[in-house]
Amino acid sequence: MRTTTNRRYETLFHRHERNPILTAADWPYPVNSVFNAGATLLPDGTTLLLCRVEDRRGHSHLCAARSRNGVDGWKIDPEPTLLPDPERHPEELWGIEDPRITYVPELEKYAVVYTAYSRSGPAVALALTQDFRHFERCGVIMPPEDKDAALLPRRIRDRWALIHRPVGPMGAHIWVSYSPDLTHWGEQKLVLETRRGGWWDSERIGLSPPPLETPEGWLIIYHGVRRTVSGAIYRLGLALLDLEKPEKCLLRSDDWVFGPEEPYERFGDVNNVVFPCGYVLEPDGDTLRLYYGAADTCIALATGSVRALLGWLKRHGREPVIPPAL
Ligand code: BMA
Repeated sequence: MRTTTNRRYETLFHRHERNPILTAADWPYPVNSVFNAGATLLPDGTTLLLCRVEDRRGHSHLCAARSRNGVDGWKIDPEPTLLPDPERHPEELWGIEDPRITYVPELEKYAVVYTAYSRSGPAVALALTQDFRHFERCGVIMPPEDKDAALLPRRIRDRWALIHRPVGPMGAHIWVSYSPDLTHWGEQKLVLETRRGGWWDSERIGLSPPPLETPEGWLIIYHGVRRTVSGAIYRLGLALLDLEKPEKCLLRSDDWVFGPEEPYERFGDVNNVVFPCGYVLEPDGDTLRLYYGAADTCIALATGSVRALLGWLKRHGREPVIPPAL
């Protein structure tokens, strides 16, 4: 079949030829779908994906998959790695979803921030781990409706910072909150708003993988949703946030940089979705391996260069016109 994609736009993310790299068919136990995986590079160079796995009730849990090269040869935990625990954590009644992993040097632990699907809607929950086998649950850190959250790896002005996406009557925008101890959260500030009307990110926006610290700012890849008569389309845009004041957006792209094009992104349980929750930065400090859920059905990989993303954002991005104000 001929492609309908116009190739004159600059390609910033290159799909891996073996996509999709992980599907339900690879799983060692019965599952409906695997998608929206958090990612990290372990000290021995292993790529770890913490995958969202949905069962045939429609509830999700998390399962770790490890690979030497981050592409194939995945060793998948034979049983769920982190199951919802609704008896002790009622907020996990309908499952746990979309983990974002941040290694926190000060704690010598990984922070896993995930969506707890509670009776009142999605909430942001936190768990800490050193080995992805034992987890310390810290419970809900942002009440419903809130999701698409990740912790920054270091304190900013002595406070931990969490990027997240609360939903209010005026829309679904990206915010930052601060905490002295990872338990008490406050000092909320608006970071990035949806655009209106025909924009690709007019319906909802949310952080995708955790922010990446660069000398020029926190590089964020965010998803934007546009509603159409045949459903929503999930695409990705770029923004750069001030290093010491992440509520200040320095640059935001007008165009999306990645969207559903291939059949495994266009068709699945939810059509037209690309949804990364994690990346791995190669030891060269530049090559980004972006892992994304495709059509809420499988996991795919695309690679990009941090230098190229920043260069493109400087050429095509601008400071948001209307300063976010409460
Ligand atoms: C979002 C999240 C994602 C999902 C996407 C598309 O709201 O819940 O988990 O991939 O919708 O269904």
